[in-house]
Amino acid sequence: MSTFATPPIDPMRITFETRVTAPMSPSGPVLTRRMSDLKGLFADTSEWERSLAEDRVVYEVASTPVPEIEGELPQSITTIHPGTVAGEFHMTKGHMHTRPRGEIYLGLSGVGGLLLFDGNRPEWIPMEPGVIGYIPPGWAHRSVNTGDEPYRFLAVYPGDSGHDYDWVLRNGMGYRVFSGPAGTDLRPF
Ligand code: M6P
Ligand code: ZN
Repeated sequence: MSTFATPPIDPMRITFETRVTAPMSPSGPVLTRRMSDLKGLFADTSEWERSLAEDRVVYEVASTPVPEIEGELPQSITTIHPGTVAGEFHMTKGHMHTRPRGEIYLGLSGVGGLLLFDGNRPEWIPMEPGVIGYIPPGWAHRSVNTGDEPYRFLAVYPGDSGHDYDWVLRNGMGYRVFSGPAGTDLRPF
């Protein structure tokens, strides 16, 4: 695996599998997030603590070598494995950009949702292959796997966006996303 390329970087052709979990090519950093990385995020703290014995992988983020710096447009494919913590679906940590920058997500395989929160209003965009979720500047964003197979999406974002995770810990995301009798159950919190 290579890491982020040193700028200036050359134009490149990037390939990826739309249906199967596989690295991007050429590949950059790969981030693996386990249950222990998601402290303070799930509603049922006791169930989350019990899950630490196994400490399963919740999601992986595979990037290309395009660096996270001003002017560049890094891309990554996130794979969220299916599962819940006491009925609350597996999800990403979620973050607010540290600068006012937008981002697009493109659904590749599986089903899920894009949860957005501007501090007042939560929005939920159901995601599936072929759907683009648009994240405007100033909206925190989190992805959720609402199905029973891996949910994968491509993200493209300005290289100087930054990731503010504390914002989500302070403000929440407006909704929690549970598996309910009628499917996806969005609960305000
Ligand atoms: C997408 C992009 C990345 C982000 C990743 C996981 O691939 O938005 O920038 O890192 O999702 O989300 P998080 O950083 O919130 O764990
Ligand atoms: Zn982002």
